[in-house]
Amino acid sequence: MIFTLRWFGHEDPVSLTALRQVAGLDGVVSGLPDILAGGVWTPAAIEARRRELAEHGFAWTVAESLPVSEAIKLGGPERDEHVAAWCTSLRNLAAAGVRTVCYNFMPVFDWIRTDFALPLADGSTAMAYAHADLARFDFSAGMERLAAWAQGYTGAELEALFRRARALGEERLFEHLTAFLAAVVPVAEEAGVRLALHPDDPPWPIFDLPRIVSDAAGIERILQAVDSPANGLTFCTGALGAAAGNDLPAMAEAFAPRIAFVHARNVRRTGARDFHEVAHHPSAGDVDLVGVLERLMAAGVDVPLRPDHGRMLWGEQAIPGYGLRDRAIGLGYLQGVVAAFERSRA
Ligand code: DNO
Repeated sequence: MIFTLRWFGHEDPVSLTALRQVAGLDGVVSGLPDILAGGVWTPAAIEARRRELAEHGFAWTVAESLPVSEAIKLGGPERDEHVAAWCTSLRNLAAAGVRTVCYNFMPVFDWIRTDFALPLADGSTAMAYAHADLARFDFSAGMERLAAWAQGYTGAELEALFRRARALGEERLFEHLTAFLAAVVPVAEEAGVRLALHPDDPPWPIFDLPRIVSDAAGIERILQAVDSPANGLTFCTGALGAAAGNDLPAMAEAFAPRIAFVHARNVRRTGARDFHEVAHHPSAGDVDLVGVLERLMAAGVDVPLRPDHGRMLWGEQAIPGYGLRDRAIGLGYLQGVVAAFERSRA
């Protein structure tokens, strides 16, 4: 496994100097959040980020996220232009040595939570999701851009997007995804890049918007539709693990050859569609991270892995889910599991 941590760039209160103190880090996951979906990641912008990481001794291991525009997801007049821009970005990333590219195909939103700082019993805070609380969202004034989300929208823009996405439905969203993959996977193959589709987070429909990357059947269908190693998956244990029906170790084994990137995150399920995030340690939640890692390593999966969201510990202030403390503890735990497994097979 290639151990990584995510860094958001200049908006990230966690500095690269701080990341430097984490032992056994093989590289950094980063993106260019200032370039909105549909725009090209130019060689100059990529080089600036690459150099910044290199100055701190880090390789830029994964691009996360190369955003896919709503015109591509929902079908809009700029679709072809945006697909071409995405392909150009892929080639530019490959030329700079970034060979894993994470993206998602969730209409309108990336991941969502209903509480960004739920106090836990241990005195830390964590992000939480309660399905009934979605009803409290009021989008009439729009949605601000968060660092972890690709884009913000005005109220009117959101209303139009909601209308289009709801009318689209799952089947046509799937068609848009396969059309996108048919265009970008050959470019990825040629450039030597693996694409890593992030599952829906949470893995069920929100606000009546279609979602198609939520379970084994949906993922299987997408991987089969364009059957190439370059058409890969981000195996996000937190996103998929929020649904009790997802058997994560079985999915890790089934999709192993196509898993290009791993997000290791733990959640505590508190209802059929309710959960909050917890420490990576298995005692804290419902995700069998050891089982997942065991299956991945038994299958010879050797890809970038990062601890995903953690709690905010000891009063830390950071991008929601992306405090350094719990992620660093989580990384150490994951490194230990992997090292023990490797030792047992040596
Ligand atoms: C959340 C992340 C996601 C992920 C995108 C990939 O913290 O896991 O925002 O980067 O879904 O496109």
